[in-house]
Amino acid sequence: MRIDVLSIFPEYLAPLELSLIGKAMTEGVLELSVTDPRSYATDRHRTVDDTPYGGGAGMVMKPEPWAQALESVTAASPSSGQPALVVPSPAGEVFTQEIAYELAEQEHLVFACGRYEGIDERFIEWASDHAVVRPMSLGDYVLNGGEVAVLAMVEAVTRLIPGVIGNPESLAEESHTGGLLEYPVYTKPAVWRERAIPDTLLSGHHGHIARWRRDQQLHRTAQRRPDMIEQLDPAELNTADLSILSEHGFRVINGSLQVCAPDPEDGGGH
Ligand code: JDE
Repeated sequence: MRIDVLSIFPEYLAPLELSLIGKAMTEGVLELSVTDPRSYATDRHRTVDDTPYGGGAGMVMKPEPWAQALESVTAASPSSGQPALVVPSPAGEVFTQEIAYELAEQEHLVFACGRYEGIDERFIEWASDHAVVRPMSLGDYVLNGGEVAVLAMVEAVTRLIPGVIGNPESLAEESHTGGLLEYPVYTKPAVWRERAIPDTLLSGHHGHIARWRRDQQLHRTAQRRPDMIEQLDPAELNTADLSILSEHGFRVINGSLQVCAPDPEDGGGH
């Protein structure tokens, strides 16, 4: 895979050369380079931004240096088709593990890191003729620029490329969590600062351990991510699962899980 990052603060992307990503680069699985659109600014002050038409606070990135930078990386594209152009933005589609898997299949990924209030929209429109444009948000918060979002997305994507992660088993496990959060994990010592690990984990009974972990996943997800519980297919849940969820007020109504007032019969523990 080839990754190009366009940024007026290329030094922000230095951490990409470390650890697993750096290893993938030395092994030749991944080629990564950073291009500064400022090097394509033609005026004496190398201007990359200007005030917004229609007024308002802040500055907007000028389209021409970005178009020149994109042309320079697409000209050297390794892919037969169009590269994917990911533009981090609070106004983008929310980045998920599913999108990470999609991007991991690309031959050529380009990330354009906006700063200030964003990039002139005409650059985004023009780029659509040269790449598959994906405005992408990490979540509902605002960063000063796209660079930190790109660090997160590049790490999420590159660890899925065959030959990048050291331990392929830990990847397979992720897709088997069945739409639930992970269960808590423990290691030695068995008692630490007067806190013992849960008894079940020392029982050696694999069936009990699996059920305990599943219960923990259901409790955590119901408490922290009720939106994920609503997405579960009730047909894939057994009676033990449904009993745990009922403690959190979830019932099956018209074939989907919905929150209702908790059933006092369920005790309301936890
Ligand atoms: C990425 N979640 C949030 C920020 C921006 C007001 C202030 C700033 C390309 O245009 C952008 C990019 C960014 C940086 O990315 C994020 C982000 N995922 O903030 C703005 C818009 N309005 C614009």
